[in-house]
Amino acid sequence: MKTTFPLLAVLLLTPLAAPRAAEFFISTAGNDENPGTEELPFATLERARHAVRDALPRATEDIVVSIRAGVYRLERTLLFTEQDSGRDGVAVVWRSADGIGKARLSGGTPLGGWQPHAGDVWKLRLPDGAGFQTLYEDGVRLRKARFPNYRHDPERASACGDYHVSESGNAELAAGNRRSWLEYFAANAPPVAASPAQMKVLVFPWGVCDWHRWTCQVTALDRGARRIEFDNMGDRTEVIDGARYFLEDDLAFLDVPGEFHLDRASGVLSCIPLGRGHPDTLNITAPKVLTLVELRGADRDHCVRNLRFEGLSLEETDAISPSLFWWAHEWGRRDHALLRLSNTEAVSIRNCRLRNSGRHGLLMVGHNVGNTVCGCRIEQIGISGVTLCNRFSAPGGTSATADRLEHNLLCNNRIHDVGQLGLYASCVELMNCSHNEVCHSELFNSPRYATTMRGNTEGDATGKLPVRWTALPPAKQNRLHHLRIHHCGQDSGDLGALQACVLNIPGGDCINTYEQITIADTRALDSMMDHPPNGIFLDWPKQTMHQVFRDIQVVRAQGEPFRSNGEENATSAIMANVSWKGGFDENRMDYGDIGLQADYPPEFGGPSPQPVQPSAPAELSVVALSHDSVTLRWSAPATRLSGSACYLIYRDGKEIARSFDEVFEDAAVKQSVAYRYEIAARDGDFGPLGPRSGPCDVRVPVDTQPPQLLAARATRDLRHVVAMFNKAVRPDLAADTTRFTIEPRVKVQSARVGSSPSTVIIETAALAADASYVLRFNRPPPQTAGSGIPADGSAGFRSDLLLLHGQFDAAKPAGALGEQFRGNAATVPVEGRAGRVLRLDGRNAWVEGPADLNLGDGDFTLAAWIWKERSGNRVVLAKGNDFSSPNEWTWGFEYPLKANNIAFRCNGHYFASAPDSVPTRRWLHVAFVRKTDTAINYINGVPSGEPQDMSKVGDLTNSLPFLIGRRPFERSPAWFAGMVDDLRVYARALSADEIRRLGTVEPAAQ
Ligand SMILES: [Ca+2]
Ligand SMILES: [Ca+2]
Repeated sequence: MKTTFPLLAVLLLTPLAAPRAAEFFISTAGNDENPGTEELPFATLERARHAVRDALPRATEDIVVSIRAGVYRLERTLLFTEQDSGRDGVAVVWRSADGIGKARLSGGTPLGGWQPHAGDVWKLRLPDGAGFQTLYEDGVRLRKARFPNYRHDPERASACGDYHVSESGNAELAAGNRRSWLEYFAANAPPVAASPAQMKVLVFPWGVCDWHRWTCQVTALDRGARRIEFDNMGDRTEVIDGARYFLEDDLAFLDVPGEFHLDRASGVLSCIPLGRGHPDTLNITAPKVLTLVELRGADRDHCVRNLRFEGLSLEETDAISPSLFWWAHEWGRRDHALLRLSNTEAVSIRNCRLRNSGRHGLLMVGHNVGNTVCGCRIEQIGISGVTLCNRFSAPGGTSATADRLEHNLLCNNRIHDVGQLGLYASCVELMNCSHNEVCHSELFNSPRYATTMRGNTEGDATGKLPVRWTALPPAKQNRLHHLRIHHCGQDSGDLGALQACVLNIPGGDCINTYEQITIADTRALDSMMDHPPNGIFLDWPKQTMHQVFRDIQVVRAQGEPFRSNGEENATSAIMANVSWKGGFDENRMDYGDIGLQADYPPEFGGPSPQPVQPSAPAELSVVALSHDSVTLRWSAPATRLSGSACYLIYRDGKEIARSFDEVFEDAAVKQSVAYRYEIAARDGDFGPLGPRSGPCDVRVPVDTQPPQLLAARATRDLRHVVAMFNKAVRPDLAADTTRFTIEPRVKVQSARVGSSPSTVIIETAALAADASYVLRFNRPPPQTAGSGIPADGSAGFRSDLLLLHGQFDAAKPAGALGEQFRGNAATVPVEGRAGRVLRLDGRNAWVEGPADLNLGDGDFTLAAWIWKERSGNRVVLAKGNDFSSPNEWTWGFEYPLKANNIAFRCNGHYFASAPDSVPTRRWLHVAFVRKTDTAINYINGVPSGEPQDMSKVGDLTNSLPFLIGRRPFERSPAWFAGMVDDLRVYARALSADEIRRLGTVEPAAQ
C-alpha cells in the first residue's frame, strides 16, 4: 500500500492538468443546439455522433457518450461507419447514463387518434404510404388477425398454434403451375373474407419436414368446394392431407384482443388492444425502421472498430413480409436486425437489451472479428436472436470469401422467445464462421433450434453421392460451452435443440466442440407431425463428422436425446460423458457454472438461482399390495430448493427411475422377491444430488391368482394349437400333455412354453381344416392356487387359419393390447361398435404385432373394420416397405393418389379397390383376398373393382415387424389417422360368403 499512496496523490492532483476523456451527454430534454455537456445536453444520437467525429482526431482517451434515461425514437437507422470508430487505446463508448436498460432507443412511434368502431375494435387511418408488418402494444407484440386464433401454450410459448389441418390438398403440380390448394374440413370454414387480396395462408405443406411453413398469398377461397387456393411461389409440391395451416391478414379474422389488421389499400388500421381504456393511452407503437442501429464498415480493410455499447436498450423494429426463409435475403446481406454489424472489429456490446425485433436481434454479416456480446438479454425476436453469417464465396464463386467471421465472444447472455414471425429460427445461428465462442448463456423458447451451425460441405441427403467441400468458408474451432438450454423445438420437427450440419467430410478438420451443456424439455406442439424433436441432431449423412461432445446432459427430449442422420456423424463424433451413453457421470457436470454468470444484470432478471443440495427425503414407505407392483411414498426434503424437487429412485442400489412427485409405482418387480428401496432428491433436473433416504425393504407377495386360459388358435400347418394364458405358465405343467385335451378328440403329442412365457405350443395330430374345436386344461391335484399353475379352463377355436385377430377390447392402452400386440396407440369405446377399437392419431400412434406372422406364398385374407379420418396415402397394415422390395407389403394406400380407395401394395404395384369406395369418416369393412393368382377387394362385404392379376407377386415372407398404423420407413411413415377394429389375417382365401358375414354382421353395439 505504501507505494500506491504517491501514485494516488498524483492522480488526485492531476485531473485539471491532464487531457480529459471527451464526454458528451444526450437527454430527451436536451437540444441539438447545446454543446452536449452534462448541463446542456444534446437531444439526438445523430448530433452526438457528429460531435464524436469532430472530437476523435484529438482524442487520447476514450470518448464517452452518456445517454440519459428515456425513450429516443429513431425514424431512420442510426448508422456508424469507419469515421465513428475508436482506435487502439481510444474507444468510443455509448452508454446508458442512468442505469442498465434506462436509455432506450426505439424504432416504434406511438399511434394516436384511435376512433371506436364496432365492438372492441378501434380504427385509425395512417398517413399515406405508412405501413408495417408488426405492431407493438406497450412492449408486447400484437398479431396479424388470424383464423383460427392463436392460443398461448405456456410450455411452448414460441409456437404459433392453434392450427387447423387440411382435409385434402393438391398432388404435385405440373411445372409452372403456381396454384396450390388445400381443402378444409366443413367444421373449419373461415369467416367470409373482407379483403381477400391481402389474405395469407401459413401452411406446412408436407406433414413430414414439418418445419417448412409457407406464408402464401391466398388467390381464391371457394366456400362450396371448401378450397383455399394460394400462390405457391413456384414450389409446386404436394400439399398433404392433414397439413397444418392457419389463415392470416384479413379484417374478418379480427375478433380477439391482441389482433390487428392493416388494410394496405386504404391505410386503415384496425385493432382490438390487449389493454383496457382508450388506445391512445395504451402505448401502441408502429415500427418505422427495419434496422435500428447499424455498424457498417466499407469493407474488411475499412472496419468500424473500437466501439462499445453499454447498458442500452434497443427496441421495436419492423419486419419484412415473411414469405421466404431468412437466408433467401442473400444470407443476411439484405436482412435486418435491432443491431446489425458488417465489417467490424473489436466492438463490444455489454449489458444491452434487444427486445421486439421484426427480424433478427443481433446480426453479424460478412467480416466481423473480435467482437464481444456479453451480459445481454435478447428476446421477443421475429427470426433469430443472434445470427452470425459468412456464407459467401469470393467474386467469381470458385473460392471462399476472404472476409472473416471469427473470434467473436457471445457470453453471459439470455436469449429467448425467438422465431415469433419466422419459424425457421434459432437463439444463436453460426453460419460459416470459425473460432467463435458461445458460453455461459441461457437459451429457451424457440420454435426450432437453440443453436444451429453450418459449414462448407455438400452432398446428397441420402448419403450416397460423395461429400465434398464447397467454395464457402468453413465452420471450425467454434466452442459452445456452459449453456443452459430448455424449451426449444416448440413448433417444428426433424431438429435438435443443438443442431449442426454440413460441417465436415470424412477425415476433415472442421471440428467444433460442445461442452458442459444441459438441454431440457425439447418438445413440439402436439399438432406437429414430423420426427419428434431431439436434444441434439447431426443432420446430413457423412457431412457432420468428427464433432466433439463432452459433459452433456439431455432430459425430456420428445425424440431421442441424440440423433444422427446416417451413422457416420455419430460414430465419428468424440463423445465423453454424455447422458445418452452408458457410464454418464453427473459429478463431472459443472452445474454451478452452466448458464448465466453471477454478474448477469439484475435489471434483466439476474442469473437463474443456483441449485442447492437437498437433504435426504424422509418417511419413505414401501408397500407391495400385489404380486406385480410396489408403491413408494416419501416426504419432500426439508431443504428450501430453488426449483422443483426431482427424485431419483433406487432399487437394490441401482437407479431405476426419476419422479417429480413424492410417489412412485414400481411395476417391474417379481413375486416372492425381496427388494430394498432408497430415494435421493436434487434441486430440479440439474444440480448436486442429495444423500439417500434410509433404506426400506419389502417382499413382494406370491401371485395367488392362477393363470387363466384366454384363447386358442390353430397354426397354419394344422399340426399345432397355441394356447394363450393371461400370465406365465410353469414350464413343467406346460409340458404335461395329459393336462391338455382337444375335442372332438385330437391326439396331443407334446407341449411346451412358447417364446412368450404365457403361451403354450401344443403339437397335435392333424386337425381337420375349418372345423370347430375346444381346448381344455385340467389342473393337477391338489387343487391349490399358486404361481404358474393354471386354473381349469377351456377355449374354443376354429382351425380356420386365422393367424391374427385384433379385437382391441382391452381397456388399457400401450402394452396391454393383448399378448400379440405392443405399441403406443390407445383403445377407445365408440358408438356403434362392440367393445373397444384401436385409435390411430395419424401422427405417431402405432401398434406392432408378431414378427413371425407372414402371408407366405399362398392364399391369404386381410380383413378389418376401419374408420378413415383423412384420405391420402396412409398405411393401415405393413410388413416392410411397399415400393422396392418383392417380399414386403403394405395395405392402405390409395391408388391413384386421392382415389379414396384402399390398395394392397407390393414392390410398387397396387391392387386397389374401386375409386371412391373408401370415403372418410365412416365405418367400413374392408377385405383383401389373394386366391391363387387373383386379388379381390371387398368393401362392406361386396367385391369392389375388378379381380386383379397377382401372379407376379411371390413369397411375402420377411422378418420385419408387423405394423398397424404406419410403415417402417422413417422418412415417410404414412401414419394412418382413424380407427381399426376386428382386424383379421387368415392364411387362406375366405369365401365371398365368409367375407359378407364379416362385413355385414356387425357386433351388436353395447
Ligand atoms: Ca382471429
Ligand atoms: Ca373391438
